[in-house]
Amino acid sequence: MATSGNGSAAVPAEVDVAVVGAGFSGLYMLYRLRELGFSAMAFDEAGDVGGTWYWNRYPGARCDIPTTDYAYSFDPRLEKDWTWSEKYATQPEILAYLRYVAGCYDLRRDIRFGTRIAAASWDEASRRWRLRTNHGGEVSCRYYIMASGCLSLPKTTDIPGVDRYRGEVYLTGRWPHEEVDFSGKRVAVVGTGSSGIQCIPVIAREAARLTVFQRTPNFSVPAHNGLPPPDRTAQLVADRDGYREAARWSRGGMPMELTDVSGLTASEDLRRQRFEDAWQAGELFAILGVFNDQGINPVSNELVAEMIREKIREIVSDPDTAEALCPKDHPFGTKRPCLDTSYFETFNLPHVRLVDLRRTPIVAVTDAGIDTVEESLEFDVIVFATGFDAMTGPLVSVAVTGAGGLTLKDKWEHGPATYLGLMTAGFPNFFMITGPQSPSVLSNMAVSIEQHVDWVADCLQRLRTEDLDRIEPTPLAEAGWVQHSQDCADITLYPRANSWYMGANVPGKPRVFLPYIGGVDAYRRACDEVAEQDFVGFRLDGPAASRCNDGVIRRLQPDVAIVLEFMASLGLPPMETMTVADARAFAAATAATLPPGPEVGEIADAVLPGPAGDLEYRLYRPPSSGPHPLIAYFHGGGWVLGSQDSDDPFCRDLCLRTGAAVISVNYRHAPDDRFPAAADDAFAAVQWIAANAAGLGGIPGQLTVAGWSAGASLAAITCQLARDAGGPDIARQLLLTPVTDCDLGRPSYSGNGEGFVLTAALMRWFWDHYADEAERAQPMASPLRGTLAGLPPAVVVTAEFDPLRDEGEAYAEALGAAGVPVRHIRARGHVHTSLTMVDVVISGAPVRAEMAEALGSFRSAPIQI
Ligand code: NA7
Repeated sequence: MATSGNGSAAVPAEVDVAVVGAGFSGLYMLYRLRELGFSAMAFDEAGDVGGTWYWNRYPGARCDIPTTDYAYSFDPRLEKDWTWSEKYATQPEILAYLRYVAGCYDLRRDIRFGTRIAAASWDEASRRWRLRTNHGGEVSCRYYIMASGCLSLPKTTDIPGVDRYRGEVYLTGRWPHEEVDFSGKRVAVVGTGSSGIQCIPVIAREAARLTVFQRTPNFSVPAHNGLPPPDRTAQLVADRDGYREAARWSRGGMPMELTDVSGLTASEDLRRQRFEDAWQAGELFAILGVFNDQGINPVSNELVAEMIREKIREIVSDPDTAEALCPKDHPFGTKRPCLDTSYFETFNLPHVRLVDLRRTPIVAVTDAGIDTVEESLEFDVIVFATGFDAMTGPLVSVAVTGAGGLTLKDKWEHGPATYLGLMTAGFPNFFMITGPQSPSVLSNMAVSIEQHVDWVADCLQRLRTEDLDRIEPTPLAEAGWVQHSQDCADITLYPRANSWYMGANVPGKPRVFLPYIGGVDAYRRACDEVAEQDFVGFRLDGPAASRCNDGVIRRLQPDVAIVLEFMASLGLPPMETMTVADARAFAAATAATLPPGPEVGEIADAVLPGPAGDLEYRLYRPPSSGPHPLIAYFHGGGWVLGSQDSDDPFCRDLCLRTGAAVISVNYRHAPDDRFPAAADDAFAAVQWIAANAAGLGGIPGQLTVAGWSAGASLAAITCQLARDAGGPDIARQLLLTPVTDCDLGRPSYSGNGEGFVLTAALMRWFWDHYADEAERAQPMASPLRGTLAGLPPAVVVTAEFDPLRDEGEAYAEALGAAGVPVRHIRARGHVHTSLTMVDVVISGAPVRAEMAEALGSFRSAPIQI
């Protein structure tokens, strides 16, 4: 092998694979590559292996995932020969472990230490990467893998005057190898993230005076460190393989039972008990999982947050200090919570003081200490625990130039775009281990690293077997993954915090959620499916052949997918195989288990006269004083099921979002009363509501007719009947995933006919119960076949994975063609039923908000009749 020198050890001129980093991921990557017979070389700026554990040597540095779980699982021998001494091992012990691993497999011989890869550029002609080291050496490689860690590039200290300071300065993320002596010294610590919270109690033991500069108080729970947790150790001893496999398929990378207790519905006793158990467990995933909805529901989250604040107030003696230490500006968990050993207790020591930078910001570092707006403080030592340019920082710190000359930094100017967090379009053969948009920092890193390394190693092996030498994600696949990753974050509270997860800690960094929050289990499934489906979303090239199975691996909204999985797990018989009575009972029982929806101003049940007897209705009034615009609403249920109860949460939501009084009218159902009974009832109800608008608290002339599914069909038909009859005046129509036509042959019927709750078979069952074949084509059953000119402005909502999607789209299009003002909202990733699942399918809320806004936008539109 030809080599070019680099100062210390020889650097080969050519390898199959170059790996950047010799921490947890780089070491395992090197091991796998070697095992597969690839020539590989790793590079690390550090003087030895360890990655983050090489640099972060500050006092008190420990992992915050139990070390039983924060370890490699790929070789049983390693597991047998290494025993952790504590629940959360110290940095020296973890570093010793990584050194031991490197020694076990003689990995150091293929690692060049003290060597940073400064630049990397793709050469399309040779289909190779050319890397340049900080020593000026060059390496050519087929595959280039960044195993450079997520928290490895310390943030540049952004406080003025740092260079002027004449005392000792330390950065937690670049701690010196020599012992730092704090005894008798006046010490300042700036920053109260995990690093600050870990080092503050330890430094306080030695320092003469310790001043902590806190910008944002952080949630922290006691680690209760000690011996490795006996329950986890016992499980490992009993069934090591089973335990590790459970970790691989868990939500966070550690076996953990997920709770079904909601903070909203749990009793006060249960809430307290679950919180206390988590507080005593001293595990991050325990405190993050007190309630199943604390990550998505602000009320549930606040319950946990307040119980932590109560603990802080109990621990810290001085009430002002306690209050300043209580986090209040972000929901719990949305910034990385910390595990501590006596952190809050430290503020009870007479020589420790907290400076609240929210009240008295730092002006500058001076030659002798730190000036705040209120005082000048002198220090012998300043410790900056100010964090990292997380996740993307280490990747773009190398000048990476892809195919076509685009740099990674430029490509990611507005935020990272990756496919599975593994690769990025335009940068062939460039892999990232735990890259952005993978679970990484939200998971047990050891598990996520092994999963990524294994995926990449298996991929390279397959490419070699199939005589391929170039792999690159397609723009479509990448855009789909970025969207999915964003969708996952959007249903949580995480985007509300100014966290490093959001890139918000680095001035000028784009504010986007960086990791994948859908779970280690869901993520692993997606990666496996991509590989199983012939690398869907990747373009593969070789000397002899090229291929591309383009596509998007996850298109459903993440919460819709969870609902579908849950329903599938129940193994229920299809509704169309039930009797009508059973189907009705089942639908009503299901509706009763759902959250009630938001509080409105007032709810009243009453009846109105219908053509064949009284029709029940429920009136929802907004909290504001009336009169209000009115919405006559017809529930869904295929003309067979449903009532004013079934759509109650949706009507409450509609009432609040639109500020209108909603009148949800029940109507006669099939098969007892077949076509056109339901349509007759709907029209009669709207006539009555219009005639009684003032008495109902409505604004005359401000009547919207609305409905969902079959109810939306009734709404559409009512608008046509009202136009033909010369009244009543209808100002707007809102059609949510409407039935508009009896033709069941449209593509959405075949594409979405199974597996998305409303099936093609069920829809046939509904039609059969409702109308004879001969009647179905009449506009009073299929409004798409009616005359559409002169109808009220319409908001039409269609769902991507709905068998009814295409007929809804056709109606919106036909309305537009007939000159009717239309707002067509396409609910991406939704199914027929998901938009009405208030407080269950969180991703439906923005669609309902858009729907309400669209209705409002027609408010000034002229009335059509
Ligand atoms: P973090 O969690 O980013 O914490 C950094 C802390 O430093 C945080 O409290 C910051 O306050 C504070 N900070 C940053 N810049 C400043 C300036 N200019 N002035 C005052 N205070 C500042 O980093 P860590 O190293 O503690 O932990 C990183 C991860 O490593 C951790 O989550 C674990 O996963 C392991 P802010 O919150 O930005 O107001």
